[in-house]
Amino acid sequence: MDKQWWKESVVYQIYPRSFYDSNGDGIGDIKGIISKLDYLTELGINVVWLSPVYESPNDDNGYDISDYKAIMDDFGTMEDWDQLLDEMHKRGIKLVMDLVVNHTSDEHHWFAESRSSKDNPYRDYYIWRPGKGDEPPTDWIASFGGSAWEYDKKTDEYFLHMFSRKQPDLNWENEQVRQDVYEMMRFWLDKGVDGFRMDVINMISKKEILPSCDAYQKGDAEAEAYQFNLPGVHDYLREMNEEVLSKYDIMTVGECPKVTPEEAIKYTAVERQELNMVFQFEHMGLDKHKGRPKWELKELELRDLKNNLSKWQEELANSGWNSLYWSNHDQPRTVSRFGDDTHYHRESATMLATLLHMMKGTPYIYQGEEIGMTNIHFDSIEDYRDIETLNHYREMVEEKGMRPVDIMPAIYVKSRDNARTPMQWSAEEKAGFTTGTPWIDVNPNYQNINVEQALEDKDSIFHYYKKLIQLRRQHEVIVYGKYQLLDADHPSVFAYERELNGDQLIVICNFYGEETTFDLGNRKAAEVVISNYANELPASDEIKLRPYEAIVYRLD
Ligand code: ISL
Ligand code: CA
Repeated sequence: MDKQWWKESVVYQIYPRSFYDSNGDGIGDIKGIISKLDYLTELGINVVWLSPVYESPNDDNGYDISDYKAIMDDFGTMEDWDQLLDEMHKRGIKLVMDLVVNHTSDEHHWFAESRSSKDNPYRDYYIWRPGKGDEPPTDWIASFGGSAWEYDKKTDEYFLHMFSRKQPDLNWENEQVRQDVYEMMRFWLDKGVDGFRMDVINMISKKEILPSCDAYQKGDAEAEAYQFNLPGVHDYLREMNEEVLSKYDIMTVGECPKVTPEEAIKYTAVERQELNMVFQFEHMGLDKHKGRPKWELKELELRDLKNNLSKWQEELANSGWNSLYWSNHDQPRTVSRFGDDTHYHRESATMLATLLHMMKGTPYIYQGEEIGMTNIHFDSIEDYRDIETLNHYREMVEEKGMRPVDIMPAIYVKSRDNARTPMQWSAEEKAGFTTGTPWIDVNPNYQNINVEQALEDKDSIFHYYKKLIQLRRQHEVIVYGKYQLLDADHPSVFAYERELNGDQLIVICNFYGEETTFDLGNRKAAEVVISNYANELPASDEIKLRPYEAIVYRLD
C-alpha cells in the first residue's frame, strides 16, 4: 500500500470571484477567503484548490491569464496572497493553485510580441498558420463556439485557440515555452504552494495533429483523437515532472476531458512519473447523448452511473489514483442535477455525498456543495455571465434563428453559471456575500440555504459533510480499501463494499425519491458508520430504504 498525504486528503475548491467579497465591490477576493478560513477548518478539509487569481482581462473569469506572476487587481495584491498562504498553513491547510498553460490571454506580453511580426522571437510561442485562401487553415471548432482559428491582420496569418479567441494556445513544441512555464511553476512552488490543478493539460500537445486535420468536424468522434491525450502530452509531462514537480512534496491533478481509465493510468501510474491524479469527465457526460453537445439533455440512468464509476474504481485499483467529484465551477450543482433539490434537498444531497465520499480516491468538494447550493434560474439571458453560455445563446438565437424559450431550458440545466452564483453565507441581503452589487446575482433561495443556518442545525448537509470528512481520517479502509460493486442490476440502489485487511464496509444508497429494499445477503452489520436518516442495526437481511436514504455499515 503506497501511502501518500494527497491520497488521504479532502480538497475544497474555491472559485474566488464568488466566494466572499471583503470590500463591497461585488467581487469575491483574497482577503475574503482569509476571513473564511476558520469556516474551512470547521468543515475539516485539508487542501484548497484555488481557481485562478492571476492577472487577467477576465474573458473567461481568470482562465485567460495575462501575467502568471501577478495577482488580479479585483482579487487583491501579492501581499494578500502571501498572507493567505501563511494563514492556510497555520491552520494545516495546503494550497493547490490552478495552472492554466494550454493557453494564455491574448493580452499576455508573449502574445503581444508574437503577433507583432513573423520574425519576433516570441512568434513561435503560439501556433500560427497561413489560411487556405480566405478560409482558416482547418475547420476546427473552438470549445466556446466558432472557428478555432482567428485571423490576425498584422501578419496575415491565423492563430489557434481551442477556447475563446482571447485564449490563444501556447506552442508546447517550443522548448523555450516549456522552460518559461517551468520557471513560472518554480516561482510559485518556491513561495510554498502545495501543488497544481492543471487546466486541460491533456490538450497541450498538437504536434501530431497540425499537419493534417481536415477531417475534423464538430461532433466527430474522430475529432477527439486529434485534440486530446496525444503522445506528446506524456513527453511534456515527464519532462515537467523531472525538471520541476519531482523536486517538491506536492500534489498534482490534471484536468483531462475525454480521458479513459486506460489513458488515466498513463498519466498517474507511479512509475511513469507524470501526475498524481486526473479529473476524468465520463460521469459528467452521462446526462447527455454520446458525442453530442452538452446542451442536448438526457436523463441520467443509474445503471450507467454504476457501470462508469465502478469501472474507474476497478481499473485504477492497483495503478494510478482516482479523483472523486460531483461538481466544480464548470458543472451544474449536483443536488439539482442528480438529486432532488425541491422535495428531498437534504436527503438527496447527503446521499450523493455518501456515495462519492465512501469511494476510493481523493474527494473534491466545490464551494457551496457542502450546504446544498442549487442551480440558478435567471429569467433573462442578460443576467448570465459565462462566456460559454452567452456564446451558445448567441449562436442558437442570432445565427440559427431559434427562439429563446427553446434555448433557456438547457441553460437552466447545464450553464456553468449554475455553479458560479455567490456563496450563500447568511440570510442577510445578497446572501451575506457582499455589501455591494454582486458581479452575478445571488440565488434567491439564500434565505433557506446558507452557511449560518447550516452551522446552527446539527442535522444539516454541512454537518453531514463534516462527518464524512472525519470518517475518512478515522477509517483507513475508506482511503485505501478495495472496492466492489454489489447488486449491479438493482434498479434504484447503488451499493458497494470496501475492504482492507479484514475491515469491511458496505455502502447502500437509494438513488431515488421512492422507497425500495435492499438485500444484505449473508452480511452481518455490526455498526452504523453513518446514515442520512436515524438508523439502527437492521432487524433482517432485507432492509427498507426511504427516499434517498444512504447507510454505511461496518460488517462483522
Ligand atoms: O466547461 C466545460 C463544459 O461546459 C468543459 O468542457 C470545459 O471547457 C473543459 O473542461 C475545460 O475547462 C477548463 O478550461 C477552460 C475553462 O473555461 C474552464 O473553466 C476550465 O475548468 C479554458 O481554460
Ligand atoms: Ca472585492
